[in-house]
Amino acid sequence: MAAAEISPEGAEFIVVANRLPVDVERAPDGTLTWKEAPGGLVTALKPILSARNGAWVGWPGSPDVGGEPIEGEDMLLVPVKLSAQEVEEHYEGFSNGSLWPLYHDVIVKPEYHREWWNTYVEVNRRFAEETAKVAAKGATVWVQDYQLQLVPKMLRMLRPDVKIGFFLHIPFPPVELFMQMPWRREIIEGILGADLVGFHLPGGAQNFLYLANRLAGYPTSKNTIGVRSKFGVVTVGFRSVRVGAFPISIDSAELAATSKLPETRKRSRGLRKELGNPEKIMLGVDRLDYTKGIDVRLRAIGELYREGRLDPERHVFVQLATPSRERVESYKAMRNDIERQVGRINGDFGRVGHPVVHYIHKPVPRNELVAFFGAADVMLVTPLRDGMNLVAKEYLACRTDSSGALVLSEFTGAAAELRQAYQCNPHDLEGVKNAIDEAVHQDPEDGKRRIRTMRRQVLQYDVDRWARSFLQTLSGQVDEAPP
Ligand code: ADQ
Repeated sequence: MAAAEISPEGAEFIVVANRLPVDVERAPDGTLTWKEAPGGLVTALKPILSARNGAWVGWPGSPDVGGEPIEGEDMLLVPVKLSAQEVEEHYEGFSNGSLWPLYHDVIVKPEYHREWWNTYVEVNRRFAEETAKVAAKGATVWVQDYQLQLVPKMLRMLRPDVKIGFFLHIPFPPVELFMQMPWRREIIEGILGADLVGFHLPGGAQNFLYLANRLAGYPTSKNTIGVRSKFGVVTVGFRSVRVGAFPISIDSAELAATSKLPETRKRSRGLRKELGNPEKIMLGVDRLDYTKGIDVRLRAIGELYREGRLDPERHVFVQLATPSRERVESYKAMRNDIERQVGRINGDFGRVGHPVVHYIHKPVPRNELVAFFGAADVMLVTPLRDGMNLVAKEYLACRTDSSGALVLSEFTGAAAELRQAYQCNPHDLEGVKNAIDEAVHQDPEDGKRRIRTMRRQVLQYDVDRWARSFLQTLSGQVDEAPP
């Protein structure tokens, strides 16, 4: 990738996200190499980015790296330069120490610090300024997620000509919780700079609509918001801001194709063998985050072994946990707690060379992950709160023979679409145990019916459809996004 001139016309379509879809590596001699980091969002948006002279504005992942935009394969990459202190206060501090716990039902107590907030404002301003510089006249800008909630308003002030969309990837909390936020009005006003505000679920959209009226005093529509339909409207002066629900999804066809490859199937069989050819493999795949309920499922599994409802000789559990936010205090404590639980279950029920819980604390390469999904008889997704949860959908996409079972927390966005899962309340330990027990011992024919129905949903509503429905609504082409 080479340093690029910004074309005088600028980019017509711009994604603004906390991270650029690249990883930067710094060699000992100081030179930088950029490596594309594929993810669901970039895969879905690539065709639109390359067709519409697109740009992606984001932090490159290392402090003090920035400067001129870089010409990537399909888009212009615009790195936003942040100092180590800004990363600490904007990302680890306000984003992940204040907003993340507040928006996830205060599972951990949010901390509110004025220095964090000031840096959040400053960093949002920089993102808005970088975006304003590269946007063509009348461009479409799509701002992503909780780290950048002030960008829509800031960008509108700098560039009133552009069309702005905002999508929140995490839950938008109940009104009573949001009211804790010391800078609550600024955040609502920040988001309202957009022309279209999207959430995963109608409930989040409804909460936002209510707050737009209560905190900022704007008139709002009174209708019930639907999924990709019946949008709410906030009247901000002469502008109308539309508010809607657009549940995100995955590149289902690509995952299904990978899972069908002979080498993937072979690897799934290999994994089963390495695990001692158990009768049933249970699997958890998460970022190591306190919202994901990894402790909940470990507690449930421990008790099921103790009660003889799971058999250590026949049933194993594999937990793949990607390291995440390791410098945030609450994450360190949670990791210790989970690792203590794993040790305890293995101490009680494992034997030499035959643990019952296999715990891997590192990211797993994509193809290997698909092989794990192929090997798993029961997928455990038990978050205490999750905006959507893509893992549940990925598992289903990979079950090409319709076998398997999904245990799914009611507190995920995915639960609204995947009704045939073994749903459970993660706060009710007996309920989680019963759901796991039922899924492990399900009737295979009933299981196939359930997976088939859910798989159809996931294949039909993929990430491409998600992006298109949001962008078509933003462009004003439709009053209702295509079903
Ligand atoms: P996340 O909280 O990161 O996303 P999730 O939706 O489950 O949660 O996505 C995680 C992604 O990381 C999945 O693609 C998964 O396969 C991958 N992953 C997890 N553990 C892994 C491991 N050990 N090895 C390799 N890959 C692993 C946020 C919100 C979600 C919302 C998404 C998208 O918190 O609620 O669904 O954004 O909007």
